[in-house]
Amino acid sequence: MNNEDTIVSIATPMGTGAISVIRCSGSNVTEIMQYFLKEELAPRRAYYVDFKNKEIILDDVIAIFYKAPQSYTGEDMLEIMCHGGPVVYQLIIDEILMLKSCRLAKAGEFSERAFLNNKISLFEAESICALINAKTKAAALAARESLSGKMTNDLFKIDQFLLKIRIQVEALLDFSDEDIETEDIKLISKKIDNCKKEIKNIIKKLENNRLLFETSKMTVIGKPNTGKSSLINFLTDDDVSIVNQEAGTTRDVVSKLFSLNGMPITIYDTAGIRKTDDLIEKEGVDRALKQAALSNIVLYLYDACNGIDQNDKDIIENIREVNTNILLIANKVDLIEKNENKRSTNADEEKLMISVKEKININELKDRIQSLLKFSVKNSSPGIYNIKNLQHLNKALEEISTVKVSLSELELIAEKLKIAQRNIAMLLDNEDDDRVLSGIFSNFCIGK
Ligand SMILES: Nc1nc2c(ncn2[C@@H]2O[C@H](COP(=O)(O)OP(=O)(O)OP(=O)(O)O)[C@@H](O)[C@H]2O)c(=O)[nH]1
Ligand SMILES: [Mg+2]
Repeated sequence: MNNEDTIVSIATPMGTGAISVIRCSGSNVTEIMQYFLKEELAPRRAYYVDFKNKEIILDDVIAIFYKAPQSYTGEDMLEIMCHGGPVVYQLIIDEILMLKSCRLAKAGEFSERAFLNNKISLFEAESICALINAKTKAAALAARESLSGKMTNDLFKIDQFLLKIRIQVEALLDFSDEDIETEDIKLISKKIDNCKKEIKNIIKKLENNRLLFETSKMTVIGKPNTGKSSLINFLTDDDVSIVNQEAGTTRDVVSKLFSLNGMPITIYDTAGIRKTDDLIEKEGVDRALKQAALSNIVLYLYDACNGIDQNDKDIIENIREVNTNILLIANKVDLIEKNENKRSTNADEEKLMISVKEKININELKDRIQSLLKFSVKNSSPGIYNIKNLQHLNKALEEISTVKVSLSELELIAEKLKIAQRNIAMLLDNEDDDRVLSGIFSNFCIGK
């Protein structure tokens, strides 16, 4: 049990609402209840009571007491639901703070205590963090799934499974070669294969889900009139940018956050690039290149009818100097003859032929964006999607993938299984200081 000071904070968003929830946790919660509510609250029951200080009623509230260890933090906890005005909840918090036996909670401190009191695992804490920070529905559902403990269970099973195989292999080491049945060897080989499959599945899931938690930046660049704004409006399903047949419509960088297959992406529309004396347009072009430098991926759009000319090549060269993750896209394929279309696709496998107008190859475009983003996301994913977790899993996979089950290699197999198991165990390790200190809890909001 963690005997730190008692903490208090608002648990609902600050501002006006129907109700606000104030949370207290720690050993002085009973004292707070007795002083302000003047009632003995039985645990886990909702009470409609007055919150009073020296006979002055500050608000009528619903209060719930959770007795340690059966609470979120594992300590005595009190939740007060008061009227949802900023003055009301601030008044109540100030009164509680006057007792001197209590202080304001830091961001994530309730969850940190829950973790320190073994109410939640590090993995669960990381999932809560991911859930709170989810920006799309798909991200929230993925975080919810890992919070449900499924991922922890799967990992735990793999850990146990590896341990069992290791014990079997080590037991065989005590026998002479003649006493070991080929069946035993076959069985071990089969079990290792199964394990490999399980680890691969988890890696795939984590890799795909990682993108749900990274807000990637994507900039669309190209010569004027190639359909950049049309593409952005289509992808975001919104009229973000003005579309016009006149070249030079977009002059500033316009941005919008949207979800592509559940991945949050901020897309930036930019001014069409051409040689110009117009100062505003020149400024727009400079901004476009700066935006490209800050992005995870650049979509370079050109007109399929005209193909890539020297001018495009020069611009692409300029972009490549600041960002190499470029997807070349020929738009308006609806305007070229079908046979011609086929010819140009074969000519260059790298580029993608689309039509925003006729919705040609849009799914292909989304898939290409998704796979390019996989290589570019940095390590800012919350918690479980942390690159370190993936590295441990990949190391485990690498070890067991290089196992060649044979009688003469038993010692080596045992060693490889040990390393693989150790790496899986690291993900389940609640004492991983690096992960605890990496600021999981400070990413939480106040009151969580
Ligand atoms: N036929 C055809 N026309 C398209 C397609 N995509 C866009 N257009 C048209 O091309 C013109 C230019 O589109 P915009 O989206 O404004 O092009 P832009 O690249 O943003 O242009 P600037 O902002 O001027 O650089 C508009 O008239 C669009 O309707 C397409 O796939 N096929
Ligand atoms: Mg435009």
